[in-house]
Amino acid sequence: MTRLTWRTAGESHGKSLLGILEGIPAGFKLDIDAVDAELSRRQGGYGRGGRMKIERDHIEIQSGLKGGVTIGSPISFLVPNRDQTIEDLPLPASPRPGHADLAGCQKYGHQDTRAVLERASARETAARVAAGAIARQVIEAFGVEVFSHVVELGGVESSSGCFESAGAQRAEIRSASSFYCLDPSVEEAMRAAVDGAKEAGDTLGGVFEVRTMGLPPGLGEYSDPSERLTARLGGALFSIPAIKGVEVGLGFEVARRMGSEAHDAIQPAPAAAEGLRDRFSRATNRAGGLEGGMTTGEELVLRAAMKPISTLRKSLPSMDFQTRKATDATYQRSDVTSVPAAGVVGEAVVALELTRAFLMKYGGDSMDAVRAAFEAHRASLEDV
Ligand code: EPS
Repeated sequence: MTRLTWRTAGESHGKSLLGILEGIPAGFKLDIDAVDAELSRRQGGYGRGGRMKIERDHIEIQSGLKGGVTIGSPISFLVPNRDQTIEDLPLPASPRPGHADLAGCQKYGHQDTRAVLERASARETAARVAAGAIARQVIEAFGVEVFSHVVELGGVESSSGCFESAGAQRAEIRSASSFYCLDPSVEEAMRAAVDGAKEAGDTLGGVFEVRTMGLPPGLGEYSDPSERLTARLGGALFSIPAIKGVEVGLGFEVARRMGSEAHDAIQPAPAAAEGLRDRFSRATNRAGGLEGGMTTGEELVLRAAMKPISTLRKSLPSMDFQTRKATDATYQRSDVTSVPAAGVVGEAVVALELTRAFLMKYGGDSMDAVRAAFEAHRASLEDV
């Protein structure tokens, strides 16, 4: 058994993005169409720019499957780029504030921001969405659902509780929304915000939420700080370009509450959950499904805040590398916002971490071995 690991490579305008995923158990029939569906969802959302009209992201598996079934060896794949102009694109004269351009040049000793931005570009997230869409199929086989939705865009907020009121219709409501939002009443205001920013040559940020249902209690670890699931999930969300804040459950709000209003009372599991064999449940879920760096068995509720894209048509002040004089940051092409896409990436990175934690707890070389370990743990919950 190998610990689940993943790696991506590739430049934004190079030949392809690549990924390697190691540690997926053998004997699992992979749904490639489901991976492509996630890739195409990541390309969508109102506010995307010209590049997304060019690309048709899809996965080309290179290894790790036989007859469509995992064999236990590393799964490697390509996501080909249609725009492969890396050698022909002009060198940006000045770095963009907010992008990796300047710090990347200072780190590697370049005066060519393209040498930095090609890899720093959020295009890389297509490979992670593919990796996440593979990994999540393992936990989905055990009834786990990872779901994201946009809760705020350009200062326009969805109504609180829209996830709960969407209920089982959540996937349909989200796919009917240009913003992957569960509150149709804010759709027009979000559209107006994006149109206004586009008109002004500006960009917008926002907030997405990732919820995970059906997790067993006890994934993650408290004894090894680096394995605390809270830390790993936070790190995963912060690894998405432009993410500046992450909240779990009540998030920053919990710091303003009294202890008596901050935690979740422990109570007997409701009759409906008896099939889970867990004898405990929580009266509320202020903790967002994590306590002590482990899952509680309640819904996992994470939110991430994305800053506005740093490539603006109305360029920000910068400096020319050659003349060292003040000038505007070089503008080529960009999105007005990619918060809806970032939610899809958020799902992928959360799914990767959860599958990793799941396989650390129930890991085995084959899906049969994982299932046996999972069932044994579920049975053991009767005795806790
Ligand atoms: C990005 C710039 C744009 C975005 C890109 C991220 O690409 P281009 O420079 O080709 O116009 O479209 O995002 C993607 C390509 C993608 O697949 O999400 C940047 O500078 O980070």
